[in-house]
Amino acid sequence: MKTNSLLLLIFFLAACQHHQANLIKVTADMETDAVDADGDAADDPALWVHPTDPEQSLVLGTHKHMGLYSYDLNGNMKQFLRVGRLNNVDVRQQVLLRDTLVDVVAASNRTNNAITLFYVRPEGIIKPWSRATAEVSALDEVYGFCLGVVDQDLIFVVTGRSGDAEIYRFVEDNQTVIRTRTLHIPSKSEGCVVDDETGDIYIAEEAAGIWRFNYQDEHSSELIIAVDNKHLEPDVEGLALLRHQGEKLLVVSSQGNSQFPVYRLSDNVYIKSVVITDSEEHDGVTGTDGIAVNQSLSTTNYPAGVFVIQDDINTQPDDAQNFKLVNLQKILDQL
Ligand SMILES: [Ca+2]
Ligand SMILES: [Ca+2]
Ligand SMILES: [Ca+2]
Repeated sequence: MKTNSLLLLIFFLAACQHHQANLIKVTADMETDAVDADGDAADDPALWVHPTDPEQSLVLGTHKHMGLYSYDLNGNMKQFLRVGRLNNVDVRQQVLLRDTLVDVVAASNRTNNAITLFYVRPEGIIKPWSRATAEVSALDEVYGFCLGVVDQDLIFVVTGRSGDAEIYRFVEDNQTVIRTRTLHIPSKSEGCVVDDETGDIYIAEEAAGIWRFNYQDEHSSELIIAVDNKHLEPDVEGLALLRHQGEKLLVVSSQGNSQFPVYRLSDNVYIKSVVITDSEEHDGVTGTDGIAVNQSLSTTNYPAGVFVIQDDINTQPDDAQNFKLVNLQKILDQL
């Protein structure tokens, strides 16, 4: 008995050590102003990179009851667009549409159950794209959202609060957004990301894990990473792509353990998990929701890009929810 207990203890300690070794602990370098609402309101971030002065780039963040914020890289609110219950937002810059390069911002809007489009002017002002109209979703309730540019098509992926997802495509002639395909997902799905190079579409089914579909391949449908209640604990939320040392990685928002497990996409193998801990200046991230990774940005504080994260509870000082910014270099150094 004694030997067994000792062995168990050794196994337990070894398991703890192994688990610790897989954690990349970082602190937030900046946080945005708090959103204007009590309770759960901040939801999903994205990043827009200024064409000539990267220091003037913007963090975009949805206020899921009211609209869209933009913030400067110091976290100061710049703009609020009161356009309805925007849930998730995404950006694609310099998209060739109607012979013009456009910086496109789009979001899922639960007020009209459709996609809402914007464009960003070169100086960083976001304007509603009022001429563009999107077909109303056939889903019970639109929820998550992501953009892609695949084979010169501007595509939109909308996920459903009751499961399933839809792919839409921008039609240049009449500036409409039309549905081209419905994807089957058994239950509530939100986070998603498109790999523009491959046309792969990754979607998080909150209770189950991560699905991969492909824009060109109608038969593609595979659950590639399942919830394991170790690295990945429900709800599975935001997704983001990350390139590192020639590998394409997927960063996942694992709400159940407030961690961000990172997977290698060539074989869907788990690598490490990021956690954002408290520092003297900024509180850490818990109850994690939407995320964004941008590696095009290069500034003094963010030389290799930025990781932006929704934070469920904003302390230091106690305030409404906000978004945290982390210098991506600190994560890459430990991967
Ligand atoms: Ca959310
Ligand atoms: Ca926090
Ligand atoms: Ca804070």
